[in-house]
This record gives sequence, C-alpha cells and structure tokens, in this order.
Amino acid sequence: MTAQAGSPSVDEAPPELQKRFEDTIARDQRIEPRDWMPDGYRKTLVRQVAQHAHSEIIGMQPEGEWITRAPSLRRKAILFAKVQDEAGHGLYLYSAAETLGVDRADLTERLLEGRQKYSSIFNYPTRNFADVGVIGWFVDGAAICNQVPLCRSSYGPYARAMVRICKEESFHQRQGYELLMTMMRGTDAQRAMVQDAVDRWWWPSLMMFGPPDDDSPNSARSMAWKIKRHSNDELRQRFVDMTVPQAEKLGVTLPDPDLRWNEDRGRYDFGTPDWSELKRVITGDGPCNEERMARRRAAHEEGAWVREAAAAHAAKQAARTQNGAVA
Ligand code: FAQ
Repeated sequence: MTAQAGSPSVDEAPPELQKRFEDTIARDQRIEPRDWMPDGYRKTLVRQVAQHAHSEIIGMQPEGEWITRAPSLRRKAILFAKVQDEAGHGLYLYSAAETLGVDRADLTERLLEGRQKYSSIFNYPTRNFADVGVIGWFVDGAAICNQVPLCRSSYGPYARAMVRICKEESFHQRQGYELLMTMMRGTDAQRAMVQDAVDRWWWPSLMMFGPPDDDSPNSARSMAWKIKRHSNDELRQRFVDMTVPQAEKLGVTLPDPDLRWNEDRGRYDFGTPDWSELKRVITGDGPCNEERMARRRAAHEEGAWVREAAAAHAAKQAARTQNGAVA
C-alpha cells in the first residue's frame, strides 16, 4: 500500500511532520486521517483493522447456522439481532479502514485470495445450541477484554468505532451467559451440552489473543505506536481472571488441570494453549477454514447484483444532483 495523497513517505517527510506525529502519540492524543503518519503505522493499522473487519463478517457464520434451529421465537429474535450487530461491526471497521486510503472492495479481495487473515476462533464448528451461549460468553468476553483498550487506540476512527462496538459486545456477552444460566437450570442433558461446549471452546478462546508475547512479531511496534495498548499475554490473563469466577457461578468446569489461584500474583495461573494448533488454524488448516471461506466466497458472488444495483443507484443520484435536481 502506498502513502495517502499528500502524505510523503517517512524518508521524505519534513522533520516537523514526523515530530508532530511522535508528539501526538506521546501526549496520548489521536492521529486523524488528515494527519501525516509513517507508512508502517498506516500499514499496521490497515492490517489489524481489516483483519478485525473480516473477523466480524466471517464470525456471523458459526452462530448464523443456528438461527433457523433456535429452540424458541425469543432465542431466534435475540440471535438474529446479535448476528446482525456483527455485520454492523464489520461495516464500521471497513469504514475506519477506508479512512486510511484503502478500498473495502480491495480488502475483501485480499481476504478471498487468502492474503489477509480473520480470527482463528471462527474456524471451529458449532455443534449444539449451547455453543451459541458459549460463543457469547467466551468469544464476546474475549473480544471485550481485547477491544475495550482499543477504544484508546491512537488512531481516531478505529478508537471511535471500538467504543460503539464494545457497547454491543457487552450485550452479546450477557445474552450468552443468560442462555447458559437457563440451560444449567434445565435437564441433565442440557447441563451436559453446556459442559461439552465449554470443553471445546475454552482453548480456542485463549488463542484468540494471539501468539505468546515472545512469539508476537507485531506487538512491540504496535504498542510503541499505541495502536495496541496491552500485550497478547496480558489480555489473555485478564480474560482468564474475569472468566473463572463466572464459570464457578455457572457451575461448569474449565478444562485446564493447571488452573488455580495464585495468591502471590493475585491472578490465576493457567496451562499453555497448544500453539501449534493456533499456527495450523491461522494458516488455513483448522476444522472449518475451507467451509468458512467457501461460504464467504459464495455470499460475495451471490451479492454481486446488490453491489451493482447500489452503484447504479448512487451514480443516478449523483448525476441528478449534478444536474441541479433535488435528490
Ligand atoms: N487469529 O504479532 P501478532 C470478535 C496473526 S472479533 C488469526 O501477535 P498482532 C467479535 C496476526 O494477525 C475477533 N490470526 O499480531 C465477534 C499476525 O499475522 P500478520 C477479532 C492471528 O496483530 C464475536 C500473526 O498472527 N478481533 O471476536 C491471531 O499484534 C463473536 C502474529 O501475531 C480482532 O481482530 C488469531 N487469533 O496481534 C464476532 C481484534 N492472532 O497479520 C462474531 C483486533 C494473531 O502479521 C461472534 N486485533 N494472528 O500476517 C488485535 O488485537 C490483534 O491484531 C491480535 C493479534 C491480538 C489479534
């Protein structure tokens, strides 16, 4: 990607622009689209924001599969609203990415060609309705831990998009927990479904935070630029500390024999996720990678006529406005 028009590369940027950028970061103020920024800063943001947007859109699939199989009208309406929110989050994030001088259609191409990633978590299957609850509790819970600090990210449009997204994620997490509470008050079979879903989603949820800090090539630079505010391991720890008491209240067991309170640290100790599994899933070899990408490609192709119609409508409106007619 090239620097935006009017934004010289770091080599040719006047020193006062570089200084202004560095001062803005140091003062914890926001970089805005019109400001000069180093190419690396822009590229890092495009990478992270696009990956985040793709995750929201692909993330509609695992739960979306249960809309037609929801056990009641109430659960169906809630699930519908949640999955629709995820589409909205994708749109806010693609819009934030576009302020960096990239085009949403191009980002989608990069995803479809496998040149950009989406979150590993969405490559796991949803086997029963308790999975919908556990996704809300774990996956949205992890998203909140990761994303609340991003509301203070140094890039203005990303930070502002995150404020709105986090409010909705918090509702998503509660609906998941409430669904699981209801199932835990039900039959033995329902309680077993919840425990089974917890067993399958726990470790993949810990992997959502990314590789361990000593194997995270982007963290140091992203944190120096205040795009990321905390390291992957710190956020993973926060998620564990938040979730263990919730699991106790719910009456489920988290599948980690090494999980225990550490009095000295005032935090929970926990086992090591299988990092080779994360690598496999990220590089396309997870349980549902092929299925998720095939569905995404099909949706893109099936939606071509909508994009064409919207573009034709926009062109007609623009021509009318140009001719002085009331739009
Ligand atoms: N999956 O050097 P790092 C949600 C990649 S939204 C796939 O540590 P970084 C809402 C990483 O991109 C979930 N790839 O990278 C919802 C990099 O590859 P690259 C998405 C991963 O960027 C709920 C390489 O590994 N959230 O859940 C993963 O500093 C329910 C090295 O890693 C976000 O995107 C992974 N788990 O830290 C929706 C949050 N981890 O790009 C529906 C914003 C790492 O160099 C239902 N993103 N990689 O080729 C972030 O905070 C960061 O980008 C991290 C990764 C923490 C994900």
